[in-house]
Amino acid sequence: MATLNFLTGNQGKLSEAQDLLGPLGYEIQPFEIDGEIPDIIEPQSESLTTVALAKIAQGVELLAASNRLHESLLVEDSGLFIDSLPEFPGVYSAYVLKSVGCEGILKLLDKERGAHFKTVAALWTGQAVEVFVGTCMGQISTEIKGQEGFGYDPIFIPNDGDGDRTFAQMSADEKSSISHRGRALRALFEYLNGTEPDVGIPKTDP
Ligand code: ITT
Repeated sequence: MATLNFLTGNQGKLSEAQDLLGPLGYEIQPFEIDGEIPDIIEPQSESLTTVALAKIAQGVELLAASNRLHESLLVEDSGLFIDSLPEFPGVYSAYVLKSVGCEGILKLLDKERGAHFKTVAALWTGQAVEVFVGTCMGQISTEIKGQEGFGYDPIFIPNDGDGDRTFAQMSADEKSSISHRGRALRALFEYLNGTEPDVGIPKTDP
């Protein structure tokens, strides 16, 4: 099985990537240096892509510094974008979740509830950086619903579901089948599957 290092401090993202890519033959392991997840500085930017590329650049520097440049590295930046609050919370999604939470978002909204999630994943293949994007259109619910998932899942109703349940009311598999992250990671898988022999990702198991 091929191994991909995933640099993230978010356990929910890690589990989703493991659940999705594990059965497809990729072992997703947390990226650690000396047993610790390294701290990464996220630049102030209105673009998820800029943030994802800044994360991968720092991660690749860490690989180089520990003589592991031949290994793969995955990072991703995700955000929730609410139509009636342009670009918000967007790249500030983590900060807004910590400060006002899902309840705070619900208080800000009236009738217009359209929103989308977006993920920009950046992969260091051992030789180059590749970028994969996934989006998921939906609505912000009027109440917090469900126990599954993480982050904004209890208030996001994807349009591709039944139009009623939030991500937090779905199994991990159902969420991944329609989510922003699922789409970005399936694009990554298709890329690896087509080009895997050439991208330098070490095999841990023949
Ligand atoms: P990293 O270490 O990977 O950067 P993070 O939690 O800081 O993890 P992001 O900045 O990409 O990640 O995420 C922004 C926020 O959006 C964060 O609070 C997440 O919990 C939330 N989020 C991301 N993906 C989500 C998803 O699929 N469902 C619900 N919330 C999500």
